[in-house]
Amino acid sequence: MAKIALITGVTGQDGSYLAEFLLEKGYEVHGIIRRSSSYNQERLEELLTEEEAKTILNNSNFHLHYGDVTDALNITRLINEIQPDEIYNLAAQSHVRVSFDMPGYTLDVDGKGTLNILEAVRVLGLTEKTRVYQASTSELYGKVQEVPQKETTPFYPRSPYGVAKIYGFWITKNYRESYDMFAVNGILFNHESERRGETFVTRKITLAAARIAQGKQKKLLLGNLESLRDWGYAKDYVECMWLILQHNKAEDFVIATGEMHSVREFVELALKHVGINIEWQGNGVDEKGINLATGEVIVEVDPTLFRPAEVEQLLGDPTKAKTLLGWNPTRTSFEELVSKMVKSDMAKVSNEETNRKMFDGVLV
Ligand code: NDP
Ligand code: GDR
Repeated sequence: MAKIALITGVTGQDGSYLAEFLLEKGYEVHGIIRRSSSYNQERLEELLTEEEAKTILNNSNFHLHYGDVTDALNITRLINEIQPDEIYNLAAQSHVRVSFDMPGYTLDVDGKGTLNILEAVRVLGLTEKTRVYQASTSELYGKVQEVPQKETTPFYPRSPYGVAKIYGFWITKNYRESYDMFAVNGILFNHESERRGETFVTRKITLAAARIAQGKQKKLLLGNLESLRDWGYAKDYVECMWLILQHNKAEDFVIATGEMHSVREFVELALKHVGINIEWQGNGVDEKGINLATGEVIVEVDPTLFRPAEVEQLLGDPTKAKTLLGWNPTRTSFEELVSKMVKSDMAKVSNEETNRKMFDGVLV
């Protein structure tokens, strides 16, 4: 019989890749979607060929249910009806900058939402049947205590998002230890893709590069250019979520590439891919990126985009995942990742209308 998986956050970047991955493995996949006044299933279709779209949205093994992880009754009812073998809890208010504006909401979704799932599994008597994957994050490390960061590195979160996710991490571990549940954390470092949300820095940059190259945007406004991140490819990372749940022991794993780059490097490389070379002038909050061919300012630092507390650098050590899960962290290199994202945005932008107001503005 086919295994049954339930994915929260199925409309997000990772949820859409994971749904595809599990359907290809023959799973019956259930996803929770939020009611929205506008259509929110693009990622379950976008970038797929017509043929592929048939296999996902029209796949008879794929089922969508309305729900919200903050609604414990709804989550309990759904888990009872679906009786999943595996739950992937990917639902989150996942934007670190936004979590400073909405700390309470972020806690409700990212912290209490995790508890609602674990508690539902427990009260429904599914602790032996259902394995739970919790989407933990490198943001737990925050103000770095050790480089590179591994499973034993102490946490020091630097945002309401990180603090809420720490609750998710520990309550998952606590349910594992208290009730002998297979409940595990994947501590994933940043991972990006053509489907990355447009307000995360990598996608903001690749969209801007495409629009600037096609004359549809004048300037890219950014915050901290010096942040260092360990950026992987989302499609490679969803396989780890699955591998972590298939492992013979319930354990937590760091998933990362082991390579670190700055936001500045990402900008330079993305622009290079569209044929633009820049030079930097000024520094700190006055810094500007000048198009060497035209002399125009095309990148500008905007102080309002800095965070109240920043995570300066993240570098993961995926040795445990490599050794115990046989996972290869370097499948998609940094250069390939940037190239894939720019290529995809060049195609998307060519169908866009010009002069949409938000382009030079305040995407967080
Ligand atoms: P996205 O922001 O792309 O997706 C988040 C998903 O959660 C969306 O489907 C969203 O629905 C859903 N969601 C938000 N709030 C609720 C709620 N209250 N109830 C139900 N669903 C909700 O995130 P990613 O795909 O990038 O990340 C997936 C998970 O992994 C998140 O938990 C994130 O915090 C974590 N993570 C991500 C990393 C990354 O680099 N991408 C790294 C480490 C951890 P909607 O579409 O309606 O908004
Ligand atoms: P992050 O991702 O905070 O690491 O969280 P994000 O892409 O938002 O920021 C990365 C770094 O870039 C700096 N930065 C900017 N960020 C944004 N969004 N917009 C800007 O204009 C900008 N300019 C500079 C940031 O200050 C930061 O240092 C992501 C999310 O997916 C989380 O859900 C996940 O847990 C972590 O990755 C691992």
